[in-house]
Amino acid sequence: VVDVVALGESMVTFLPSCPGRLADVPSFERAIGGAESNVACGLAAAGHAVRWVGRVGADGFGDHLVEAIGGYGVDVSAVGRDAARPTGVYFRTAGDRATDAHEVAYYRAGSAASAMSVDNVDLKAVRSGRVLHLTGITAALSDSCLGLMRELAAPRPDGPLVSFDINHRAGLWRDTDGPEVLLELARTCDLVFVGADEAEAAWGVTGGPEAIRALLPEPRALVVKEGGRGATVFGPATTPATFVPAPDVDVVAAVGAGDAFAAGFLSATLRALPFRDRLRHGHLWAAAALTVPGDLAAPPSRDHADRLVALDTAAWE
Ligand code: KDG
Repeated sequence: VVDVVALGESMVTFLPSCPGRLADVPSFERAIGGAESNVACGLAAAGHAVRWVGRVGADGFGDHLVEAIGGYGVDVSAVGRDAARPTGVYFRTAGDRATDAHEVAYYRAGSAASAMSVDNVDLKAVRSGRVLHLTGITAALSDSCLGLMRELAAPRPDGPLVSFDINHRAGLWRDTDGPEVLLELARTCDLVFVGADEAEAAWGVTGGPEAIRALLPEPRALVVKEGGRGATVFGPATTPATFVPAPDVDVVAAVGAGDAFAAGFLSATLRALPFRDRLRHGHLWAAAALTVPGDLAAPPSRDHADRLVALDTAAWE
């Protein structure tokens, strides 16, 4: 049985060889990116049975993604190849450590993944896990991708638990209705991750986690992330919210940290750990990703993470 299926666009990512403006960086190193496959790779590296579903071009970059993601132990047998469209790629700069301001240049319009639809994606494979992990990025890629997201986010009594990371990428939306669409999708999912900064940018919510929960009361669990401050999970209305502060880390690059957090939280969810420990696992996995330049860091081993999670509350303040 597959634990988690993640669906979304993966891209070959080019990381800069030195800091500076995109205009000045002379060379880049190839890596892999894509929020959903990042989650899949982290979970597979931690021993979960995971499948990634997406579409890539029938090109060398597509081969690389399938091989590299498969190399993490992720099942890539349902990844489609498109002979007519290329694999998406993107370049990024190292940015400023204090503010994480960086430049991103996407070359993904018209990519193989942007043509995903209910007709060319294996929906049976997508629904084959205990959890289906989706993000708002896919909804922004094209009308056909949005149609696919609406199909997958719609409640199904016999379907997997649907996990949705808002991942608001303002630059990707073709129209101005992105925030509304993200809200519509989030409302039908079981577990939702959102950054307080994203909620402010997308929906203008400034009142902290409680105000975000008031906007999104439907999901069975809502996780609100406040960067280095910590994260809060809201469960059933009858139980109080749980807040866990984030450990201090020397950040190398924030890219991929949200995905690692989601993977750690999902891993702990699959193990039926209490909410507090799901957040602690999320933070520990995110800490690993924050301290590497690329998207992906090896998650902490399960034994090690469990020992850290079991430390008393004072160690976590
Ligand atoms: O979450 C990290 C992602 O931002 C990165 O890998 C690229 O999926 C990506 C995106 O669309 O921004």
